[in-house]
Amino acid sequence: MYEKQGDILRHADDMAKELVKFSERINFNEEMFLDIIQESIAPAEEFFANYACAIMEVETKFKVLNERFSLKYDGNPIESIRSRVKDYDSIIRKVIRKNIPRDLESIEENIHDIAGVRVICSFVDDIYRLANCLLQQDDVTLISRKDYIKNPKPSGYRSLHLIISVPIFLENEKKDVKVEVQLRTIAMDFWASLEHKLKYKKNLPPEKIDMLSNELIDCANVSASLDQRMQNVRNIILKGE
Ligand code: 0O2
Repeated sequence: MYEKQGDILRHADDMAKELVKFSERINFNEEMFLDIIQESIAPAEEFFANYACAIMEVETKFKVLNERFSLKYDGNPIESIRSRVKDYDSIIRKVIRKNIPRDLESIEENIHDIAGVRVICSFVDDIYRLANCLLQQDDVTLISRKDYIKNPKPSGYRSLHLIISVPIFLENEKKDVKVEVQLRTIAMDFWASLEHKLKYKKNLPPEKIDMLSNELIDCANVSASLDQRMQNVRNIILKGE
């Protein structure tokens, strides 16, 4: 059993060496060898390509909503959209942490954030409007919803998280693919990227980490109150029209 990431890499390395020895023994030519390699990586390539397609679908949905909202509410609700397919290393780390069986089917079933779309808005109200409109679409299935705006994490983290499933249309089949959507304001995003830096800062003394964590909780509260005040100003401006 290969319990750690290092073991998996050693296992892959051992397998590659065995494969080379085997190909030498039965006198494979280079072409045949490349065919075998191609055949074994094809399922993984397809796996990642499906998530990239699902991201395109979800991004398009948000771009369309952004256009429609701009007609109705004076201005575009979305400041930016950032998307990513989770990299291989992060998937492996999660597989080990959550003790998920190491095959593509189980990974697809149990890891819900392989495709991630982050939608950044100026105002909190727009986050909920966009989320509701997205979830009303009949090809979008909601798998789970976590509202870290109404219920912030102890760290101070705020965002609305949706795990959805959307169909992608391939050559001969339709496939439902999961996507994690994170909706947040510019201020929440600014905060999250700073806090993320602290999480990965391993060389700070513990008392400094504690001090900065408390400072960040305070910043998160100040920033949430600023979001709320700006929302109030905007509401008054809109009502006055
Ligand atoms: P990355 O690189 O952003 O993808 P799980 O996803 O299973 O580990 P859970 O409870 O299902 O855990 O997910 P959760 O906590 O609802 O959301 C996980 C993602 O939200 C994280 O992804 C971050 O993007 C973001 N997030 C959650 N909490 C925090 C936080 O306290 N600070 C910051 N900066 N971001 C947070 P990943 O996989 O950690 O990383």
